[in-house]
Amino acid sequence: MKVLKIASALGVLMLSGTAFGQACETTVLATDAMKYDTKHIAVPASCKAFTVTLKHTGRLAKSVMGHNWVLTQPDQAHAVASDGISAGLANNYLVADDKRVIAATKVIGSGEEASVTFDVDTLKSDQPYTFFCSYPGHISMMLGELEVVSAQ
Ligand SMILES: [Cu+2]
Repeated sequence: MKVLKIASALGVLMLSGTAFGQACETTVLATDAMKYDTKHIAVPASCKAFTVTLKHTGRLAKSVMGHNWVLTQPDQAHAVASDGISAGLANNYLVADDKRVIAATKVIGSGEEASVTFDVDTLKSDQPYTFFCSYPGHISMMLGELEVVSAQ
């Protein structure tokens, strides 16, 4: 009886260890200095879906220092951002149903947060993707890489 209890306790430990090893989400902070707190996001290939939560840690409103988090192919990021300018804040500075956008949060301001979840198996693991803010002018400073990585 005692042996059985120990065995099942070990089993629970091993299961939770596996779960803890795969963080299928991350939080990105964005500031009044027009910056994200990271330039690189690693997505475990074992995740089915991955969630990015963007938090605006600054004091400025979204009308003057709004931020979002947009994911595209590297060579499409700047075009998506510049095409999005005319879409305006009401459309989160993105053209409606832009097929080049893999994932995007809405534009947020001071103290707000927004999340987006996307499928991992539709992403390729042999190339980086680009994430950026599509608020006008922000892509010059708010730009980073997202990669799907296999567990070691
Ligand atoms: Cu921004």
